[in-house]
Amino acid sequence: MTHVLLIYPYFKPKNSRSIFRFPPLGICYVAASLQRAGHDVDILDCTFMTQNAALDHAVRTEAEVVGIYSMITMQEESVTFARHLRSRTRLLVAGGPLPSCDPQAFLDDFDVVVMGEGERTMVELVRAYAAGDTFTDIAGIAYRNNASEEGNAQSLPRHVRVASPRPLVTNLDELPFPARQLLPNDQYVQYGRKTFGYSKTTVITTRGCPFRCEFCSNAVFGVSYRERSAANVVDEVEQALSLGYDYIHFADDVFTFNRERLLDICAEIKRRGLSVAWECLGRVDSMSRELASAMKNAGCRRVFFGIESGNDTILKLMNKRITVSQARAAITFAQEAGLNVGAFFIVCYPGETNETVLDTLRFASSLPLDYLSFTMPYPLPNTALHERVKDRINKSWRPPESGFLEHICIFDADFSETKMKFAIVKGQISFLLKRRLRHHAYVVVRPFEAITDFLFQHMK
Ligand code: B12
Repeated sequence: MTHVLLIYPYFKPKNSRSIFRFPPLGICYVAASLQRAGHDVDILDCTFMTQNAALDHAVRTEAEVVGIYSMITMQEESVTFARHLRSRTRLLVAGGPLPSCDPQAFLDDFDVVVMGEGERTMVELVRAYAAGDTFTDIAGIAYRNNASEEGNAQSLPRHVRVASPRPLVTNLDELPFPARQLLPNDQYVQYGRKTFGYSKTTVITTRGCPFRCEFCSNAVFGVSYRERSAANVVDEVEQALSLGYDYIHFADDVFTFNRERLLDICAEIKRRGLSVAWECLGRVDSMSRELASAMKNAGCRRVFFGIESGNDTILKLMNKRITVSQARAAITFAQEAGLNVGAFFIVCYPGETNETVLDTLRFASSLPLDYLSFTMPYPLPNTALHERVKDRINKSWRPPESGFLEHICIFDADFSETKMKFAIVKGQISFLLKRRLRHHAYVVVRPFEAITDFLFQHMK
């Protein structure tokens, strides 16, 4: 039995009312598989901690193996942990969406990077470490080839080996449920209730996505689409409810893709009489009136759609495989069924003109939404969008959640960063005016749009 510590290095100021405080699902999956293999596992979820307290806690845990999650917004924090723990830890492992697509960025500070799904890879890695074996037969990792010989590879020469990719888990129902019991559930529940009136956790019911949007990072689940059975999903929902949560965020990329399966899940929630509210991300081309009302009847409160643009040519350029009219229809179905609807858009995407951006802003603010988000384009590593603009990248990523005014455009785009922010503010103001003033909105909105359209068109 090996003592393993898994760290989720996400920090927020104590008084922040962030909507991004989500229990981390990925490391809970890895933890559950390690526990099933007989290891002693702790999770250090930093969501409600200060960095100093978390670093001290990590040291005090004295785990032999430490695995640290990272995604694009957490690279600095995960590397800080790795450096702090380097001299005290036998094996330091990086995993998650960013190490999966950019392993090289972690190999200076970690012994091994796990790429893709982490459950089986981490179990094999810890077994090999404990047995003193080399890592040469383990799929899905990148490492310095001295790491498995010495445990601590710090002072030895660095030859990077990238193993063959880890085959994807074929039967998702066989995976143990994420080890949520290792999380600070009471803190999440209290925080959620106090801040939003409900306590939310995430469940993922499919892995992968059959679509290939140009901007999307699919390094973890690859080119795949796999489903769990309805009974297995609802068993996990019940387990989450037993920990005090009352609201599920289904974290699937395309939760509504297979209507039959979703209808099964809705029927199973109803059959068991569960009192649970939930939300999900939907594909506009898979929505129908029937599906929207079945979702509503089974407790769905809100559906989010990644629509991205209000212009069909730009949707094609993004390889989004939806149309503007499908988007409007899906939102209408959802809204008429009594669901709240949220939508995400990207503005000033490479290839856009002033007119296509204005199409998006007009379209977005004309929809009956209760939540609307605009972002500037982010070329994530290893995406097709990154490939298209890589020669123009001139800055490194900074967390975009600290208020959009602090967002930065990381490449030399056709639109200035100021112009992108102007578009975002303009779109949000139009949306809010239309929502607040309803029937009388045109009195204010028309002149507002005429002036801001003109300013936008003439900005650099
Ligand atoms: C839910 C979600 C969120 C939630 C919560 C995130 C969370 N705490 O889980 C919220 C809404 C907060 C969010 C926000 C953002 N997100 Co998000 N999010 C997701 C989503 C849809 C699901 C995450 C999830 O639960 N996955 C399921 C688990 C099982 O997968 P996993 O976490 O990858 O874990 C597996 C492996 O990575 C690995 N693993 C994970 N951890 C570890 C640790 C170790 C040690 C090891 C060995 C292995 C390992 O094993 C796990 C099991 O197989 C993913 C897309 C996706 N399909 O995963 C995007 C995704 C993670 N998000 C992404 C992005 C870009 C963002 C934002 C930056 C968006 C924005 N513009 O604002 C923000 C940043 C938030 C922040 N401040 O950090 C990108 C990250 C890309 C990248 N290369 O880093 C993704 C991949 C979407 C995409 N396809 O582009 N997100």
